[in-house]
Amino acid sequence: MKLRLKPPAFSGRLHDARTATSIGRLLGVCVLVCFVTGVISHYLQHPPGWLANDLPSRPSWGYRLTQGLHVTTGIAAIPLLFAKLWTVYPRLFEWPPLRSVRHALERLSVAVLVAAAVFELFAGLLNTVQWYPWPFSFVPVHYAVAWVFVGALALHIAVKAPEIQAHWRKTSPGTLALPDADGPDRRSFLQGVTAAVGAVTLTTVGQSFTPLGRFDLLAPRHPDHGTQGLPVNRTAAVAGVTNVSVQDWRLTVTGPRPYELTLDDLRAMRQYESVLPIACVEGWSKSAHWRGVRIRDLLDRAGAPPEAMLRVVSMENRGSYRITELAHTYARDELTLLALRLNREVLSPDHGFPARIIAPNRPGVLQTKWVHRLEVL
Ligand SMILES: Nc1nc2c(c(=O)[nH]1)N[C@H]1C(S)=C(S)[C@@H](COP(=O)(O)O)O[C@H]1N2
Ligand SMILES: [Mo]
Repeated sequence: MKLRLKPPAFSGRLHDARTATSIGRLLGVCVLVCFVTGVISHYLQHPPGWLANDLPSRPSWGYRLTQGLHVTTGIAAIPLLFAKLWTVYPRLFEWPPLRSVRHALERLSVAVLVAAAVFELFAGLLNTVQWYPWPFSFVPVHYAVAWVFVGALALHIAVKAPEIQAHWRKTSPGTLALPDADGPDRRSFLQGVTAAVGAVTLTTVGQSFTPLGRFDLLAPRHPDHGTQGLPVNRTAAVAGVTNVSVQDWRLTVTGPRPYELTLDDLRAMRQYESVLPIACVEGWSKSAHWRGVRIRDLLDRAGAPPEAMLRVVSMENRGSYRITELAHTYARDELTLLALRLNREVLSPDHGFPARIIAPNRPGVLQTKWVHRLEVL
């Protein structure tokens, strides 16, 4: 008996090029915004040497906006990706599967595109809930695969350009407009997808866009949770810096004129106030009221040159964010504080007691808590 493989038959408008174009361009916009904001985030967190001391410290809300957009568009892209894959999956059953070398390469590039897209969106989503079920470190891999993703996407758009162009508008100019050419099935599908995108966006965007905070049902962090009106990522207990003794604690500042200060010395210095957000790379952000000593006053006292970078060291013994570096642009910004108070209270242990860094336009991971040492570089 001869086995005959018959590819399934697909008909209707939901699997045609017009639907693929409609979903594809929404997905394309999300991916583009997500990519650009991701590259910005990468450069602010891991700047190449030539940029390291010149990162912009303004606008003060810059990173909050770009990282909020990064996570929001990444989440919105997930239902769009599902819809796009569903629209085009009949092509998996194309017969014959490979017609020519060119056709084989094109299919291979689509396979790379789909794999990279699925990886980026889902690994990113898992990162927002701090779940890392893989053996590699998230940031460098997420960054590298992002380039594979946009590269494969650019190739895909180039290959499909004629089709995209032909289906960009409802009726291409020159063709006769058929009444109701798009029919109800496509319209309902697109409306359903739009509703799904709207729903996931509305129930998560409140984690960074606080006016919509009350709709934030699905995001892993809620801006109103946590002590002193601010969420906490790594508690003092997890970081192992509980029971800080105020008697023993000293701030050590190294530089041309090194010195040490007690907490009372710091409190006796001129205090300044800044309203600045913590904007976590995982997407949540919240503005807060900070009070403390200006970093630039501490630098001047140490005789630091104006262009000097500053290394900030936490009391935490382990952890990747124990040591960070502040470009002179941040260190000299009048908003950058060694904060002692948060929202009109003394910093709680979880928020970095006795002292933490708060600087404008800076990823949350670099707003070092439990600071005890500043090194002028
Ligand atoms: N020493 C130290 N500082 C740290 C961290 C850390 O792990 N260790 N986490 C950072 C991260 S990821 C963020 S988002 C902010 C969160 O600040 P909060 O927990 O005080 O709200 O602190 C940052 N400061
Ligand atoms: Mo963070």
